[in-house]
Amino acid sequence: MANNYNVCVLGATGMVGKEMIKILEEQNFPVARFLPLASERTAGSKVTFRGKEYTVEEAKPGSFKDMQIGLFSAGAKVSKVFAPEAAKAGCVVIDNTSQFRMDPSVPLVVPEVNPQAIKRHKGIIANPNCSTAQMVLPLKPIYDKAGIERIVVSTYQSTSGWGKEAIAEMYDQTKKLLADPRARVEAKYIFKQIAFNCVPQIDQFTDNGYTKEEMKMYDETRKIFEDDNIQVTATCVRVPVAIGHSETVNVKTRKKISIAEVRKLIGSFPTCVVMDDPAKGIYPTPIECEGRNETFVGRIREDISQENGIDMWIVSDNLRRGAALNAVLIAQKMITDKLI
Ligand code: 3JN
Repeated sequence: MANNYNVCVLGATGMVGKEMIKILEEQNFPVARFLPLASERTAGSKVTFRGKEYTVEEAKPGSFKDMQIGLFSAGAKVSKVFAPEAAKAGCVVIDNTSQFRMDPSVPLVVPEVNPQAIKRHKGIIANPNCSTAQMVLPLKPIYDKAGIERIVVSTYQSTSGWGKEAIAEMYDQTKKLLADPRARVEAKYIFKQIAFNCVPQIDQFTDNGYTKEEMKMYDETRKIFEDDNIQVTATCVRVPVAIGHSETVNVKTRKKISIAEVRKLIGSFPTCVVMDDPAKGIYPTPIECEGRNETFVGRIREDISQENGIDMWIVSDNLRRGAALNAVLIAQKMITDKLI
C-alpha cells in the first residue's frame, strides 16, 4: 500500500496557505496527519481539511517533530527561522518565499521544467516567484528546441499576489471611487491607488533601478534553466485584477523556429494550454484562468522587429500555478520518484 505522510502547512490562514489546503484535498494527496500552522498573529483561527475543522497552531521550533512534508508560505522571515528547524527535524520543506530561492544549496523547482533538481535537496526546496513559474513553463520546450538568448517580459500582476489585504484595498478604493469619483482613497498595501490604475512597482526598488520582483524574474529564470547566458529584462506592474497574473513575453531564440512549431511545442507541454485564435477572439484573460491549474498561452506571433523573435501572452492563476499548486506538485513528484 502507498505511504501516507504527515503534512504541515505553515501560513495556513493566508491566501496561498488556504489554496494549499484546497489543492491537497483536490489532488487527494496521501496525508496521514494534517497540521495547520501560522505565526502568533493568526494562530487560533480555524481551517477545514477534508471536512474536519482544525485549530491553527502557532509555529514553534518543536512543531515539526514527526512531520514529513512542510508547505511554507508565511513570509520570508518566518521561513528563515522555521525552515532550517523543520529540515533538521526531518521534515522536507517546500518553501514559497524568496528566502532560499537563490541559495545554491537549495533547488528551485517547477516540476514540469526542472524535476531533476529535486533530488539535490538537503531538506529545503524552493518554489519560484509566481511570475517566474508561469513564464518558464511554456518557455521550456522552446528552450529545449531552439535555445533562448534573451527574454523581455512585462507583467500585469493581480492584487492577490500581495495578499488578501491588497485585494480588499482594491475593492474598497473601487467602491469609494464609484460612489464619488473625486474621493481621496488611501493606498496602504499597494504603493499607489490601484483602483482604475496601474502601478509599475512590485516589491521594493533595488540599486540598479529594477524592483526586487523584477530581479527575482531575472535570477530565478537563469537558475531554473541552469543557464546564466539567458538575458532577462522584466518590468513588473500591478493591475486592478483580483486573481491571475498576465505577462507579455518576447523571446529571442538562438535558432530559428517557426510559429507553427512554437504552438505545437507549447500545446504538447504538460500543463500548458494554447488558447490562441485571435480571429475568433480567443486568447486567455485572468478572469478565464482563475481557479485553473494550467498555464494559458495566446497571441503567439513572430516578432516583426528582429530575427528569431517570438511574442506571446501568458496567463495563469498566481495563487495556484505560481504558489500552492507548484508546491503540492513538488511534493507529489518527490513521492512518485521515491525521494521521500
Ligand atoms: O505581488 C506578487 O504578485 C507576488 C509577490 C510575491 C512576494 C511578495 C512578498 C514577499 C514574495 C515572493 O514570493 O517573492 C515575497 C518574498 O517571499 O520575498
